[in-house]
Amino acid sequence: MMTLHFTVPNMACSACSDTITHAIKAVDPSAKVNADLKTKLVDVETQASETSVKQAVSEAGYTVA
Ligand SMILES: [Cu+2]
Repeated sequence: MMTLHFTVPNMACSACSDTITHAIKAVDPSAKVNADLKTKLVDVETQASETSVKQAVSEAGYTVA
């Protein structure tokens, strides 16, 4: 289990954070996702690889910074 931290600059509202959360949970159903709309920071506690989590977010249409 590791915690990833990254920024999603185009995460604008709760629909965005829901989409991002679902995309990550499709990769790892046991992932814990915390997305902060104000700071655009996303924290993910997961067993999945950083690459696969970031890829899921970008495939959902979001920028991973
Ligand atoms: Cu949105």
